[in-house]
Amino acid sequence: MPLQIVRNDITKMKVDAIVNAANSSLLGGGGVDGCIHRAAGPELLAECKTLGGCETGSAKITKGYRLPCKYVIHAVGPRWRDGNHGEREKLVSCYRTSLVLAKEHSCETVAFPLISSGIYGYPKDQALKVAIDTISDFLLENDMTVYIVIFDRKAYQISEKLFSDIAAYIDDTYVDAHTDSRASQLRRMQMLSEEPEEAICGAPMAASAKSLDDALSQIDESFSEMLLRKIDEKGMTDAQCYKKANIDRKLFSKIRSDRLYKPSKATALAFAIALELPLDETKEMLMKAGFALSHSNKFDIIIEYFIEHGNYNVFEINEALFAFDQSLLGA
Ligand code: AR6
Repeated sequence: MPLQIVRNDITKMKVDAIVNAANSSLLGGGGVDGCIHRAAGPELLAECKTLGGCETGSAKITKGYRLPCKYVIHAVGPRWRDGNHGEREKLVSCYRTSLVLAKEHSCETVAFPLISSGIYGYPKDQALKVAIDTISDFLLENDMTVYIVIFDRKAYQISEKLFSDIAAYIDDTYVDAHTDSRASQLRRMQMLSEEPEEAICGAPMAASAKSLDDALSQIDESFSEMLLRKIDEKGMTDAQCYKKANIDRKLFSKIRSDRLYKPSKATALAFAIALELPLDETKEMLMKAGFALSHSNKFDIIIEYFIEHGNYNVFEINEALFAFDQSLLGA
């Protein structure tokens, strides 16, 4: 999954580079800056002193010293005033400059905090959107795994309206799936009492059953075949599809070259979402990978909610999954 949102302390991330939300002096401060300097040790400040500061919207790189990462990229985010003072452009530029620096230093994995969203006051939901948009743009052209590290839960909250809509949808769907009407209870009891013994023990195989070879020769289109067919039908390129699904290129080539490849459920769903399949085709694609969407499971209901509402944005779906403590879509 090229872009992942995780909850952690960034100083614990085992990646090639972590990004620091610094100020233009680059000489340390509070928030994540303070945490990073404390964990890296005094050598980090010594190197920072040699850099001559950094402009807002830009970034500079140092070694990671006692941190588990090779590099620290010090990015200077904008202070939030009212949103009309170029704050967004400067924040976008922070992420871009940091990603370019990481690439120049051959980093394959990079972790960002939500720059500017603490002491600098950038509204957290907007800061998250800028981070997701800018990083996913960069990942369309570059192979890298990028983590957005969320420290406090509040930073990653979908709007109250969306949260309550999804919560209501989960409630309704759970209720439908778990309420047995009186009529269906009776029907089931009747069926059980009438069921012939062999139906319960398993019917003996019919003498005329097809040979195993015959049966296997009629094997259906596989998951991989359906995926490639749908990509063609949608007029997408492979890269457009796996990037939109937030799936990395290596995993996609594995699926492409092995017609019987069995993806995980999250991967299969990420492709269905990237292809913007309606619910019935999503279910068909999942079935080919050996899975189903069930109403006994919050993860599945949330996915269903988004498909029913025609919202196929993997990142927004992941925000909602995160809000409901579910695992995220992707590899
Ligand atoms: N790991 C991940 N995220 C963290 C951590 C951590 N250990 N600690 C805080 N955050 P902030 P800014 C989150 O204030 O708004 C400093 O004094 C935090 O919850 O660290 O860019 C600098 O020197 C918030 O969401 O940075 C500057 O003067 C996000 O990191 C100024 O603060 C950024 O919050 C920069 O302010």
